[in-house]
Amino acid sequence: MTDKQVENNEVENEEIKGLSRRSFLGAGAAIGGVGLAAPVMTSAMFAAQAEAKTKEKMAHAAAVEPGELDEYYGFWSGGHSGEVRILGIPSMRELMRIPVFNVDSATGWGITNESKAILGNSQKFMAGDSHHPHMSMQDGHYDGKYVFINDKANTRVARIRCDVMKTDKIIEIPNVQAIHGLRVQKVPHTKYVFCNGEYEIPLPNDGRDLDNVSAYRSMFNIIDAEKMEVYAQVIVSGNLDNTDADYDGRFAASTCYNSEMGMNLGEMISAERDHVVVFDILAIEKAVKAGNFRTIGDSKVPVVDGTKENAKAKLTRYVPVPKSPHGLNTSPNGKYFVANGKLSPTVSIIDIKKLADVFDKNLDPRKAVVGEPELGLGPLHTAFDGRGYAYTTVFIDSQIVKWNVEDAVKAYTDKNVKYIKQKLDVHYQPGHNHTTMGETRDADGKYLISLCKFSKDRFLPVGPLRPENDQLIDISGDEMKLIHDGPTYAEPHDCMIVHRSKMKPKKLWTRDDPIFAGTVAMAKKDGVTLETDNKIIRDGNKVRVYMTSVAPNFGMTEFRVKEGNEVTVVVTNLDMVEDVTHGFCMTNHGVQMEIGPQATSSVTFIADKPGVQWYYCNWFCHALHMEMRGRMLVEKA
Ligand code: RUQ
Ligand code: CUA
Repeated sequence: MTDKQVENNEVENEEIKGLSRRSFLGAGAAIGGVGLAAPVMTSAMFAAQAEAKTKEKMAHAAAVEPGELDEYYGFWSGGHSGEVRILGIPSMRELMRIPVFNVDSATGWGITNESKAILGNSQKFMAGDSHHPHMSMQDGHYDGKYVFINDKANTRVARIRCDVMKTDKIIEIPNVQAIHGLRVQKVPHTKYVFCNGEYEIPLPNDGRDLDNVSAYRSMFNIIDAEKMEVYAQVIVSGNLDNTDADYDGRFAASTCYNSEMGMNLGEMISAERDHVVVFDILAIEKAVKAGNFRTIGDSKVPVVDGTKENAKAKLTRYVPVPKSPHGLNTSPNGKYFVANGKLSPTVSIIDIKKLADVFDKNLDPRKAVVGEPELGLGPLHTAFDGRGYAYTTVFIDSQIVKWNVEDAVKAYTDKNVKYIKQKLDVHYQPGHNHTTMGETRDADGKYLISLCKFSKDRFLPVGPLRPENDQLIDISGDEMKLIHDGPTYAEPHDCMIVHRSKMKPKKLWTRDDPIFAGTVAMAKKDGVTLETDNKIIRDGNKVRVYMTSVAPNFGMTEFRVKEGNEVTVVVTNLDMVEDVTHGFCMTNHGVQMEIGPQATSSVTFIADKPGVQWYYCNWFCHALHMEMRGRMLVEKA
């Protein structure tokens, strides 16, 4: 450092200290309640800015230099934007967006024929609400193959292929409403994806039992991960919120916040205790194989009865826990399920070994609870570092609480044992949190992400709608250290962080990729070789235009159709150079798409405007990218 820099830093530090001192009394207001709005910059806000400045300096310790690669891939849900985002960790740089339940103009997701084939019947939905992205595993380790994610808004589950980072399957789940919690089977491998139908509905929900609330049901769903079909559904008592699986391949567990089956807020939170439902996956498989199921309405999915009343079937057990529990997380050593209390300041530690006794030896389910540490107001989710510590978000206190799991178990019987290590302020109102590799056996305890629902004074104001704040916390040492503020758009509910050694994404498409196999088959029928031909096929009112692209040229710079023709444009990108993506946009037709190197993409539209219609490449590909265009000549009908 030069003398001048030292001097400046000292002045700056003095300023920060001064501001902090002056605004000490006001600071509580800015950090405190959700509802406190500040129309002008208060001294407290300046203080928070100054504090942010200090943190920014600390962030440089974890910054990734330009040109350097991150150590981890983070998969972020995009909440009600409907997408999934990939972030580099620890830089928090956004690397990619993967459209899933949304329509995306850059890639043409929801517009191209390939994406519509994947969206199937649900392409009519222009919206989605993605919450929980989780990666497939082998024996409790990430396998880098798939990421699964739920759509709460339209009761769907999607799969993303991690070799190309594109959605390759989307299914609608029958007989349930609003898929919420979603996790994968960890052991022996991700044969199944587990997800919860949150809202209770009549079965079937066809207009019967509208007022007969006692007939409403929620169901737990078991999806075959490879086929992407619902394997079975389990009727439960109460509703379902979040879920996770064990490391033995036998149990999954889900929280229930509305055991009351209330239909309004007051009713839903009246009971002091709700429960965690434990599912014996092996017993459920057995019941399905034995034919002990029914089907509902038009759906062919086997439905088994896991309600409290059917305890003798031993498909489920209900562990009473206080009050309206939310997150459900398995410790990476496979010993515990942790249910987060939400309306109770506690989390409930459930011993997974004892659950076997609950099923096999009729042990009282409540006896499986071996700890109930009190952490703070509004515990929502817990993450683990692989060194015996847990990190719980407490929403109302706006903190992350670091606590020792075994000490919390001891404290259940010995009140003198202290289990809380540290409470760290986060900004503000955290929901999910996640540690690096934390939901696998490989939890490595390097970083923790706190997904804060409010950002308030942490960033320049951008109008009434504010970004969320995804904060990066270094947990490698004894103390948690906040090292980065990451503004994000609505709303990363959840994320997961995978070491880069697990990932092998492709750099080019392979010509036999199943995502465009349907288009390849259509070309074959038309006698077209996609890699060489630039051809027009006229089929009554339908016109199929096949062309190649090599920067900076489309293989066809002009084609002629009649007004009212249904036109399908198929573009095959012959470029073999990494990162040379082309686009196809037909001006004034709402048509736009991406064609990655070695990929084929297609789009269908009506040529409803006579005249000259220019099409162009909209992914910058070459110095002559502006010139990469052509004309559709539409003759008047
Ligand atoms: S939930 S803030 Cu949709 Cu995962 Cu807990
Ligand atoms: Cu091709 Cu721009």
